[in-house]
Amino acid sequence: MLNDQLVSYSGVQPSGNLTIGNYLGAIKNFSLYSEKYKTFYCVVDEHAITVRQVPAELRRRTYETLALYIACGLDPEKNTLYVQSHVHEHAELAWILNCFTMFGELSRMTQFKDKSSKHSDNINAGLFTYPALMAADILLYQTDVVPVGIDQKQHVELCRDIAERFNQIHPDTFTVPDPIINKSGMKIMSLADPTKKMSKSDENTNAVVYILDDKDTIIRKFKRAVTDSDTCVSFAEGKDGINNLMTIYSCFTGKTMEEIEKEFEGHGYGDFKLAVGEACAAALAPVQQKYKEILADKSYLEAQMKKGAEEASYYARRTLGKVQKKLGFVKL
Ligand code: AQP
Repeated sequence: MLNDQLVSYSGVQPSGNLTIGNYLGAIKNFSLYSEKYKTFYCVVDEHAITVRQVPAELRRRTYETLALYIACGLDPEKNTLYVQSHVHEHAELAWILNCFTMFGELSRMTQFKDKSSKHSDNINAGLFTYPALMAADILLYQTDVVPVGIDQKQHVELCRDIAERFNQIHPDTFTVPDPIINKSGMKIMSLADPTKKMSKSDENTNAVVYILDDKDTIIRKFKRAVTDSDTCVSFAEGKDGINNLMTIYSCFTGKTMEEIEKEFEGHGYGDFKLAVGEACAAALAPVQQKYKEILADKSYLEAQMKKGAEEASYYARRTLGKVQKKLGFVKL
């Protein structure tokens, strides 16, 4: 809590073009908290460099991610929108929290295992200690809730453990946050391999639907989505591809699985895939339109970055100062 107000915090890495997984699993839900909570939504560029980035692309995608936040309904007047590297307290608190995070805990993180097998030539210490930086992001703002996709739940749970450990030694330092996972713990899967999460860094661009894909591309990608040899649109074990498409359709239309099964009774997979593509394209069209307008105005985006960094720094400084005092650091 900050000044008696509940706090919501989350972030997205500018590590690639954002996907409908990022949209449905995270960003779309961020604005739900703007009224009741004090909200901080960050473009987490420091997390992105745990994997090698091309500097010019990272810079461009940082602007793009902020523009997408706004296009997805996050009003900069009601939400603090900022870039992680503009608030140096994140990196400072991360170092401190590293000293309260156990090697064994970090070794159990599934994202570390996945990413280190994907980037076996660059298993750097940052990739390993990523959850301590994520804990710093969250704890700096005395966060109550963290809206994330289910793939990030393990990291938020570790953040809770770190906060509790710190509080046990130095009482009343951090609010212990709760993860908020979107409805039914939904996770959007790759269209090429529906047992794998849809990820913005997937090299197979046909496996991923990007928020900014045009209608024809979206429909083409859904048409090629891997399904199974059955013909009936039903949500069932072993039908990973169809289950994923039904989840996506449900998210974009608000229909339940039963309603979808009924709607496509007697239809083949082809009709269903086309309907998923059309629903997705229709839902993304207004976001894309707004995004284009915002991105065209670089000075507006820079002004928002500056305003967001100033707001975030104020609170970050307060928490970091409290932590440093509790640890016994000398204040000049
Ligand atoms: N496929 C997904 N389904 C549901 N939610 C998802 N999220 C990501 N992919 C899915 C949620 O999006 C938020 C931001 O994610 P991130 O950028 O911090 O990193 P990530 O989880 O590692 O996402 P990616 O797309 O897989 O990025 P790369 O490829 O760079 O590793 C989080 O709340 C996440 O849960």
